[in-house]
Amino acid sequence: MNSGTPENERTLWKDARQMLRKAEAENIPTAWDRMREQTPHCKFCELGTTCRNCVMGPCRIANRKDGKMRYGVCGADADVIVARNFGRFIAGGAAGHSDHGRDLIETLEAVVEGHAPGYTIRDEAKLRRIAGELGVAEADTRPTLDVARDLVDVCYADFGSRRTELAFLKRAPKARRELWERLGMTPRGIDREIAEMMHRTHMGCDNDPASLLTHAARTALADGWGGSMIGTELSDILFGTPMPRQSTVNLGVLREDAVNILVHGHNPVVSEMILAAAREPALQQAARDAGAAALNVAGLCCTGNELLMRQGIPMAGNHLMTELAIVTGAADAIVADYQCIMPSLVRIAACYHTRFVTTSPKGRFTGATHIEVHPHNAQEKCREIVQLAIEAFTKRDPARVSIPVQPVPITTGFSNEAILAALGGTPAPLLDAVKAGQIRGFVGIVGCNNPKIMQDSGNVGLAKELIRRDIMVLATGCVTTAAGKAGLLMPEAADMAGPGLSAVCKALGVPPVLHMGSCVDNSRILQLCGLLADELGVDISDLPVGASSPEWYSEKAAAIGLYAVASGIPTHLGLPPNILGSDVVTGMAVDGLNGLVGAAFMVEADPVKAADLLEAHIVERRQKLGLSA
Ligand code: BF8
Ligand code: SF4
Repeated sequence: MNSGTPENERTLWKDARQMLRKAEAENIPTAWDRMREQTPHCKFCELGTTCRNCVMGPCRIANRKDGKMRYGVCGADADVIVARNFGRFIAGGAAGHSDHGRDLIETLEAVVEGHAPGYTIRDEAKLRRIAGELGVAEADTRPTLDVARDLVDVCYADFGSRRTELAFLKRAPKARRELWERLGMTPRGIDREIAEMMHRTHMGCDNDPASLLTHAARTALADGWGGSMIGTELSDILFGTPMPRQSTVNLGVLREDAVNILVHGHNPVVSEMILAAAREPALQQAARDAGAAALNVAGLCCTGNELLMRQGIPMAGNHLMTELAIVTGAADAIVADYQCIMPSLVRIAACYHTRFVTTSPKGRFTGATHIEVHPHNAQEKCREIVQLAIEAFTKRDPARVSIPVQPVPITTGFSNEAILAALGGTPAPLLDAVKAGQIRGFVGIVGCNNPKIMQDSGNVGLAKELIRRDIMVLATGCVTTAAGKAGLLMPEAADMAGPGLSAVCKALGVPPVLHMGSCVDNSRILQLCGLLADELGVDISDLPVGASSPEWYSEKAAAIGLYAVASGIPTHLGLPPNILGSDVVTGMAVDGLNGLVGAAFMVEADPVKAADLLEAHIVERRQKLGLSA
């Protein structure tokens, strides 16, 4: 626990430390300060043994020696309460990703109907390929918009109750699908699994921890192979499939001489249109007229990753950098959609000239300027927002501006299409490197920052440790910014990798840590696992792969972890979920799931020890495949 410690123990980064000092000097509290106020946290909540699911409670389970407080008023014990809470936590995460995916369907639908000026289908080939994959008739030959209309219908149907399994589930190996079927884990409709999770956890329904966890896994799978996958694939269709490109990262991407517009949140439907507006000559002229050299759109968190992957815009920071980006005094506007946007940003923006603009009816913040963006009005509204940013620039106080450090170069854009193209259209060369032991395995490092952990120490520490051991890292979400700042997203980082991985990276000209996108883009990693498993004729639980979220904080990250495990990928977490109040649930999470789905969770705070754990799984799986350790 690092809360309350000096700023150099709060974060790995110079840009963050400088801004933490500035925040302190300007009397602006940050997440680290609030963490100190909140510590120690409520023990019952930490253990997961509080229940607020009805008003006979709230109840808390103490398991006292005198036998008192072992049950809630209804009779639920700690195991049931912990499992129910965890199930609802997963439902929250699955809902976030999947509702984001739904917004992409609605946008594609608006394009089909001609109600989305400024949006278009940028990757028609992918539209036809995905439509064909999901069973749309004559996807290769019919008019584009007809194919898109049918694809919209297929995707909407995945949210309902009529399906017995999700359309993209065919991307999972047959053995895995059969296992899910046997376990009652096959995700049917996305909304259905989420609603059923809420139903089961109502008082008096599912009171069996194993059954609750099975449904939690089903709900998470509906996210990974459903809502998130739809989000990724439709974003590629609408905005282009990412291909490798260069960009830069850290707070140094903000410019003293430019109007800085920071896009924050997750949905590229908004951020893409902000970028399009900022590229319009009339608005660029307006910026020059206001005394700025340019309009500079930079990213925060996952919508930043979306724009970075497809458009190469610079990345200002990840989760714990969002407050500090405003503290630079150079952020003219923060344009937010939804998820992971700290409510504190409104207060911090109010300390400066920064306009904090919300755009989604699902993400309203008291005190923010709300300009609602929908596909039908996005072009006009995003122009308005850029105009607001230009006006804010004229009110900037140069005396309060402090842009620390120089930006660091990065490579991004590793979609599966890009990876396969680099390999000559087939995963075979990658598997040859795996068989030869040059690449011993792959670990997806995903997720967040959490002020309980020194910012990015886990993310960077684990990535460095794994590549040193010839294990390639696939990064998404806030980890990508961490990896980028550490220089790990450049081909030159091959020198930090072990000899085998280094040789492969140098031959292909790629970094040992591949930036694969935002958090919904973990679906790309699932798809890649499916492809590799099919190529080898095995299940995902046989592959030398792992996943990790060293600094996770969110319900979404928990859903990602659970769908990874349920897909057969051993998953490391840097800190535990709030389940330790139940031996049954904890036992299932770290062990019991192995017997069911062939993978389980590991919890370890130390990145080197975490690398040991992940490596041990990779070695075991390599040996089972008859490969050298
Ligand atoms: O979805 S990595 S802090 S921004 S939850 Fe949030 Fe975590 Fe960042 Fe993106 Ni993902
Ligand atoms: Fe208490 Fe049971 Fe109600 Fe939960 S559902 S608050 S344990 S009575």
